[in-house]
Parts: sequence; structure tokens; C-alpha cells
Amino acid sequence: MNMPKLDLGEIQGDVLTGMQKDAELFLFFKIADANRFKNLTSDLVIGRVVAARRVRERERIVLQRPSSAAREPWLGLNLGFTMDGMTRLLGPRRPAMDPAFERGAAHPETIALLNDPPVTTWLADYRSDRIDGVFLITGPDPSFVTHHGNLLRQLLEPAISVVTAELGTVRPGRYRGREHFGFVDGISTPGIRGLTRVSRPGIAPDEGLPGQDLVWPGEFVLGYPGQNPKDPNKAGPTQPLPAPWAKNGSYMVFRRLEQRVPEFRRFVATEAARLGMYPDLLAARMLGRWRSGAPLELAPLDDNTLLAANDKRNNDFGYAGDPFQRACPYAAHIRKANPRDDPAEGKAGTLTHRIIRAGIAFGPEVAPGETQTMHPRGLMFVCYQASIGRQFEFIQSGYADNPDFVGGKRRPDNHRPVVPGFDPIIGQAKGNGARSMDEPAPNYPAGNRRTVLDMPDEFVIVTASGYFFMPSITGLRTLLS
Ligand code: N7H
Repeated sequence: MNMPKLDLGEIQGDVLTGMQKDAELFLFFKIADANRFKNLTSDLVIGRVVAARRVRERERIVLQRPSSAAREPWLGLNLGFTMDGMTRLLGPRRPAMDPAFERGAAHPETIALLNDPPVTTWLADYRSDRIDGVFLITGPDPSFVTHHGNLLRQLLEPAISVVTAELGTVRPGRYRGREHFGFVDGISTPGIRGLTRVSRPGIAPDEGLPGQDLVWPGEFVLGYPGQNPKDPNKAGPTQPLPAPWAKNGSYMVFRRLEQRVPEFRRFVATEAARLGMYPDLLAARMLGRWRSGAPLELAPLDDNTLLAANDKRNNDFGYAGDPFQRACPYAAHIRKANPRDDPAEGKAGTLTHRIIRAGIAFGPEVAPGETQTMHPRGLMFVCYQASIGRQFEFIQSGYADNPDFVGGKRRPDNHRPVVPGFDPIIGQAKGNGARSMDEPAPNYPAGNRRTVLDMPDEFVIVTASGYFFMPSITGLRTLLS
């Protein structure tokens, strides 16, 4: 099949590459007057929505500037709608879209499927009767995005009313690029066929950077061929569009995830002492990478910061060569969230469950003496995909929350079956129940010491969630006409 050519001038900018963001304002709104909203947004806002092409041009400039240079005052603006918002725009007889999107993040079935905490425990602001849409406003600092958020409100209110606004910011100074538990984030992201540069065309034509699988674009953007679930390199079908305006659109999952950082640190220190290992190694066994970003598969017992910093090496691994979780536990966050070549059916299946992550941290640094979380902080998790059910929801419920995944593993000594346990970072048990993971202490390169990590409490708490559709630029024009 010919390589699909992506309409980069059409696809919203956050979807494929992530807009440049040192700060991001999420403006969740309700449409109060649909006609006025349509007129105002068509006339004054769509022209400012940043598409993928612009984001990529900016990225080229970022790569050329010295890392110490001041951030450019670039505004990023994207816009998405919930199923309620789509109904406000198109009326109740609009075409049905992705089934999970139509169910919505707050639906009892979604809550049950993901083992999410009940909506009554979510942050009060999100428990509005309705959220119709979200503006993503990105820029170099909080005052910039807040200013542009205020301008947008002046343009659109009272045709919209803002339900809640949230600010995400990258962490300061040397913590830049790290999430609040201290791990470098944003290392592993799927490559996209027809877009991502192949770094070694002669040797590895199906990879971007070494270890970065190329995925067919229909997994993330509607109207293109997706993955073939039987062959990692072949295209699968192009899913039918609900309507022509859906072409070049994508579904976004938003989750406001609070992280209990002092509690996580204390737990890791106490349990590491119990298990007789040093805390950084236990934290790495829970995540699958060291805080530096070095993967356990390549650095099983000691951190390796040179490896971590080398993007030609830091993602170049699989799990098939580690069948007994000696280097990396089956339940480690990255082994669960992207099992690569581990499942018995091989890599082709895994590639149908990939997502593009584009979140940002929020909240202050841990204050001196803050031994129990006093100030909310965490991750505004954002991911993009073509099917929320097959991608985000599958990762959460089929992998992270499923103690039996990855299946079919046996102990090396007695061949008994292994229950890998929960993803210690994002896994959730029913009713907020206790979780455990297998083999926190490494048996590397050999050994058969059996250990279990019991986790009575979660370190990541869902405090709000939403499913959005991010139309193309032409899609926006059609929906708002
Ligand atoms: Fe995760 N963390 O810092 O602990 N994640 N994540 N995630 N995550 C990854 O490889 C983290 C969350 C994925 O391809 C890294 O880029 C935290 C959700 C996937 O090998 C780190 C939270 C979901 C990958 C974290 C959180 C995922 C991944 C390693 C919540 C989906 C790529 C850096 C507060 C349901 C795996 C990297 C691969 C990597 C962390 C949430 C999915 C450090 C703190 C909700 C697919």
C-alpha cells in the first residue's frame, strides 16, 4: 500500500506532535447560545487554531536554538468537543461516533470498566451537569496562557460559560521534562508512517528512532489506514467515517491525575528497606525505567545516565528476551502500558493499542516539610487515538488494571503460572481495593527469590476525566457553520 499523505494543515496541532507547551490552560466550557458560539468561533477563533504543520515548523526552530534560549512567545490553540458538545452543534440526530466517546468518561459503565473512583469524588468543578468542549491554550509561561485564555473568554462569553479552567506547567529548573515522581517523561512515543523520519532506512525501515515502531496513521487520525492486527508492518483497514467532517479528526482522553508524591516516596523507601534493595531500584522496578529515563531492560541493576540521554539507545528494546521478568517486572508501568513484543500474539496486536501522549504536569513542587500531600499536584494526562475503547480504555482496563496481564508466564524454576499484578503507577482495583505486583526485587541475572509488593493505597488518583473529539480545521468550519 502507498504511504498515506497526512493533511498536516488540517489536523489539530496537539494530536500528532504535541504543541510546544511550557504552560497549558485547559478551558472547559458549556455552550450557552449555539448560534452565537458558531458565528463567533467561525469568525474569530478558527483562524487561530494551530494545525500540525505549524507545530512541526516551530519544532524545527526549537531544535536549532540553544537549550538556554528564552522560550518563543508562541500561542497554541486547539479545540475539542464532548458528545454533549457535538449534540449542541449538530442536534440530536447527529451521526453516532466512537462508542466509548458516545458513552462518555463519567458514565457508570466507563467508571466500572476502568475501576475509576465514582464521579461524586471528582473535583467539584467538573461535576457540572455538562461540559461541551475544551480549549487547549499553550505557550511559554502561565501568565501568557492565562492572558490568552482571558482574551478568548472576552470574545466568546456569554455564548459560552466556562465550567472550569486548569493550568498545567512544566516543572521548574532541573526538573524540566520530569513528572512529579521524578521520572523523565515523554521518551517513548509511537512513530507515524508517512510522518516520522526513519533514522536507519537501510537497516530498520519500519522504525523512526531505534526501537520506535512506525504505526499506521489511522490509529490516531480518522480517515487513514490503521494497523493490520496480524502483521506489524502492514496496513489494516481504514475505519469508515461517521461523516465527511470527521476526516483528520482525533479523539482525546483527558484525565486529571493527582499524584501523592510524599506518600510515594515514603512507600518506596519503606518497602525498599523491607526488601533489602535501594529505593531508586525499587522505584525503577515499579516504572520500568530509572528516574533518568534509562530502561531496566538495558540497565537492570544500575542507572546509566549516558544511556538515558541517548535517544538512539534509550528506547531500543523489547521484552521477548526477558521472559522471566529478571530485568523488568511484567507489571512495571511501561511494560504494562506498551508490552511491545511480550504478548504471545506478538507485536502486531500491541500496535493496535498505542496512544499519543501529550499531557503536562500541574501543581507546585513538594514543599519542605510536606510529608503528606498538602497541595494538589500531578499530571493533566492527555492522549490521542482513533478508538478510545481499543486504545486508552484497553490500556487502562486490559493491561494496567488487569493483574493477569501479561498472561501465559511461568516461573523459571517450578514452571508455575505467574500473576503479574497491577501496574503500580496507574493500575486501579475495583472499589479502590488493595493492589500488588509480582517480583519487585530483581532476580538478575539469575536467582529465584520470590517477592511481592503490596500496595494498600494508590499513588495516582483520578480526580476528573473527559472524552473529546478534536475535529480537523475543515471539520471545525463545517460543524460551526
Ligand atoms: Fe505513563 N510516570 O512518570 O510514572 N509513563 N504515566 N501513562 N505511559 C511513562 O517512556 C506516568 C499514564 C503510558 O512505550 C513513563 O515516555 C505517570 C496513563 C505509555 O514504553 C513515565 C502517570 C497511561 C507509556 C510515566 C502516567 C499511560 C508511558 C516513561 C500518571 C495510559 C510509554 C517515559 C500520573 C492509560 C510506554 C516514556 C512505552 C510511559 C509516568 C499515566 C501510558 C515516567 C506519573 C493514564 C503508553
